[in-house]
Amino acid sequence: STLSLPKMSLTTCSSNPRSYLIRLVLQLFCASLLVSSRNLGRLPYLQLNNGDGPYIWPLPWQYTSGNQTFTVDPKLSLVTSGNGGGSLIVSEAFDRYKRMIFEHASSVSHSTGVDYDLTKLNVVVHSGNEELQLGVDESYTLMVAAGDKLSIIGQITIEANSIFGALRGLETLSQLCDFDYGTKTVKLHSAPWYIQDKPRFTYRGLLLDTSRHYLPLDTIKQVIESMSYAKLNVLHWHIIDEESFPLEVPTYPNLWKGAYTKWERYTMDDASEIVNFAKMRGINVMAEVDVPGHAESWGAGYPDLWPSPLCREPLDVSKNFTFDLISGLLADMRKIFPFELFHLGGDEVHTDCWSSTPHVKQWLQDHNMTGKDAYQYFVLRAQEIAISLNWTPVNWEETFNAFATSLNPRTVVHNWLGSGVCPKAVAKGFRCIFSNQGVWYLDHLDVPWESVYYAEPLEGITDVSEQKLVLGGEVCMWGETADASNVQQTIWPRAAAAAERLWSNKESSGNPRSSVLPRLEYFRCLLTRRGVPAAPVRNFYARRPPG
Ligand code: CP6
Repeated sequence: STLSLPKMSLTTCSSNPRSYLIRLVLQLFCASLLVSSRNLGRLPYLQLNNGDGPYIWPLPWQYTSGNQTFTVDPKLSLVTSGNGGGSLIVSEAFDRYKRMIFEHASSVSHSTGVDYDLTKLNVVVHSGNEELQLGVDESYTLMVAAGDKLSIIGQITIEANSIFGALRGLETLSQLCDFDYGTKTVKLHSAPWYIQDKPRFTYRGLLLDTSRHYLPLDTIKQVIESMSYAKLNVLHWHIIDEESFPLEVPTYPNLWKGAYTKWERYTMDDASEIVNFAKMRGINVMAEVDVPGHAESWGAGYPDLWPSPLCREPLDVSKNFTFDLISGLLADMRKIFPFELFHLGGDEVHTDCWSSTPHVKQWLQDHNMTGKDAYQYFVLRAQEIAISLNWTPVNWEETFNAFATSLNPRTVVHNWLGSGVCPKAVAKGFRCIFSNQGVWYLDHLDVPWESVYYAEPLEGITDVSEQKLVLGGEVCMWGETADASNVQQTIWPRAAAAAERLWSNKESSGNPRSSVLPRLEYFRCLLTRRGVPAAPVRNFYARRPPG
């Protein structure tokens, strides 16, 4: 099914909409007053969105450009080759990008005698393997040159080892294309281009929370679609939490009695649809079942999971039923979540009410366990269930902080409390995902984009082999403050700042085209043009952060 995003009309994305002439006069006036161009970006009138592009976000690994301008044929044709050339993932992506690039051009400029410079896109994909897993090759080369129009080579070429690399190349190509208001054609400026690109980190995630507020399928799809624009590649789906259980599980059909209403739930087919929609965009879906804390809603359908009506979480550690249910739930989910990582939560587990519930207290005594022992016992049993289903477990950092040496060594440690755990985790040989709540929690509305941008997943890790254990990072869109009405505005543009940190080399500055603020403003404008309601980049109230 196709996704219809509300398209905005042509927009300049200026925070102060003025007529072009007034802006020009102001720009000339300001420019004459200011010697240092470094100050220009601070003036609200000087939006560098139009005319200075193309800007690419996130910045490619290596690229060169020139000063030619080409006109792109709205009937741009796709010529594929290589073992992966025939993939539907590539051809459907081409169709999507073609619609985006030529949205305003196609109807006006057909057969008007325009001599198009670029009429063909060659996509060479070496491997036909369509499996999407962690570490899949996302590199690509993109060339735009004035080729011989009759020949197959020349013109625009994307070459990639995998179909997912080709998708990243298509995104970059789309960002090189600019709609020209005057001629109503699509221009490709600053050619010839030669871009060699690959991600800095293999895991570039965004957490969506569908428990605090239910998110309709279309909203989740729109988020996934917009993630692909920033080259993010993992949707961490925090499906369930204490507030609601919106997943319909065949083996335990009462679980979704914990949904807010009977309409606010995902069937297994719905979840499959999300996974497939994401895969078509080169995005993995990592599901989370957060245990044993954050699980009160489970008891709406199965009250036996609550230690008592007064103690509704953590889940009852003393009953086999608890683990049977987790086994059934995970086995059902395994059928629809092919990604090798599965998140088992493990955060914020307050064991006090275990010790004050008589039958659990008795069980603890019988097993000679403290609350903390029982927390470990629960987490390890849940890990075993996930591992037996051929998943690699991911846990929030508390499990590592509490009993690192007992964890399965393949566990991925997910940071959120401050920035200290990844250095410790990788020193012990664990893999780690960076999500420092001080900088990468998007529900913290007062965190300005600069703080997101200058956060560093490898901070405090100097050993190169330890650095390799940092899989990447993830921005978290917790759902307490956001539902379908504002989730995109809260995610964007700050998630894009993290996306560039995770995709691009730190050293890739030096070229004027790499200057961050105008490029981020440009990307935000691109988001709005594509129908994504992204918030303005600059928050004029925010404290000025470092960097
Ligand atoms: N829900 C779950 C949450 C949070 C966490 N886990 C959270 C904690 C603190 C802040 C934001 C979110 N809402 N399940 C922590 C990983 Cl500031």
